[in-house]
Amino acid sequence: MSSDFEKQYAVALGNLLKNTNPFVYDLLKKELNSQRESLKLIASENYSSIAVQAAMGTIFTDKYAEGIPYHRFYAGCENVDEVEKKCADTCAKLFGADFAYVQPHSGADANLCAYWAILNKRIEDPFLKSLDKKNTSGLSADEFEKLRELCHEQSILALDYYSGGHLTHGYRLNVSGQIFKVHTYSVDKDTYLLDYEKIEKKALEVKPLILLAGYSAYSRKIDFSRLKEIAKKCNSTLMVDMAHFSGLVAGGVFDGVYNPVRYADIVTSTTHKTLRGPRGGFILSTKEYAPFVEKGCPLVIGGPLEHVISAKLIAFEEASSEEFKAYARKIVENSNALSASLMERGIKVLTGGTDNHIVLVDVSELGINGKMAENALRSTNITLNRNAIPFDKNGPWYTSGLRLGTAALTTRGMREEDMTEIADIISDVLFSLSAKKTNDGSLTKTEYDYPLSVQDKCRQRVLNLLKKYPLYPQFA
Ligand code: DSN
Repeated sequence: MSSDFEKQYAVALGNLLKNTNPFVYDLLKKELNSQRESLKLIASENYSSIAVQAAMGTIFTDKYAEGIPYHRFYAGCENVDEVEKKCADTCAKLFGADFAYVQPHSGADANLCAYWAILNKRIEDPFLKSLDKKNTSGLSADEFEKLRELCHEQSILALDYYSGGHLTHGYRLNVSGQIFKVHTYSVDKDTYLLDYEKIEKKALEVKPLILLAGYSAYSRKIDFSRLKEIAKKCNSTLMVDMAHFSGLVAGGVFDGVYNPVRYADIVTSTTHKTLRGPRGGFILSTKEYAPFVEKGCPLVIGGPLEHVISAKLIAFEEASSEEFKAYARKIVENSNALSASLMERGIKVLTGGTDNHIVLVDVSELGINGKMAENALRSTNITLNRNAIPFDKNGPWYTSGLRLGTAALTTRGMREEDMTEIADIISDVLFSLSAKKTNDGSLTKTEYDYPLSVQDKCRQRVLNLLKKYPLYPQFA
């Protein structure tokens, strides 16, 4: 539902940009049209409200506010103090957490802040106390070097990248893989499900400082009570990255043992995936970890983005509503319908279904790779991303899989019957593709045949479906 205010805002914003910077305006317009005319199945994206977007374009962007509310390194922070305090309180209440820290600019930032908070609490703090020092400034050069070495000896145990773990969970290309000694657990090679017995065995073996759970590409619920049990046995800090499913936690879909906030010492998240807010991150923690978490600035991040924090506040309030609970339920009903319909059409869905917004598809048995499937679908106005699947033989670039997510299309208003139609279109596209052969008869990794008749017909079906669900009608 769009209000008159939203329409007026959209018109004014469009005119302002058109007149001041037509280059930006044109690209924005192209992006709007592109999103309007395609089915967005990117599992990590959504459509934020106009109020959330508007809040990101205010004079709060001009403020520097290093520090925390009411304890800043700059004068003139009275108003942003109020905004940030209310944002953190609303976030903590929404998730039932002891403490919320809303300054991280992204999920990657949030994870880095969380890692250092854990290192500070578990390694630095006892080290300082043993030397009767208040902070690191009081350490001699040798003492500080010793502390650095101690921190670098620490280990994490996290879901491996191919099993659906995230780059920031210790992957070598990310700083997390350089800070820690990294150990990983995988999904079971037959079921592709987490195997808690194996996680426990590995945890007892490596005794990680941090037992990390959470994912970028895993479609099942996680039993966090079981992971807490394991963490306790190993004296590990249980950290959960709920970036993908925080909307399902806020909306009450992931409750009881599936709600990480009830069990983890530290929970990190983004704000823009299933939670449907502005791009950003946040951290929840227990009281014990709070004094370390709130030192994220200047430890990891610079000045907090108060304009984004004001947008986060709006999003947290939106997510506190009954309407959002219904939205969260619908996301999962839609992903269930999507995966069931894909399987009915003979498409291989990993784990045979989903508990969250993600559906993982293996296209390798169709004689194509994920990159070909992603490209063909994009040329049919379906936007999603290729994804490595567990034990993927095609590597992380070409991949054997696709990751589909229903959060954005659910925001657009789509329902189960639409998911059936989408699954049908996707199946028609995938079954029509064939990898081209090279001169020596082997299959190429990049070239494929996609009959034009199928492409035209499928694209038309996508456009027909989208016509029923206008996107951002406030904008011309
Ligand atoms: N791009 C986001 C995801 O897909 O999980 C974060 O890396």
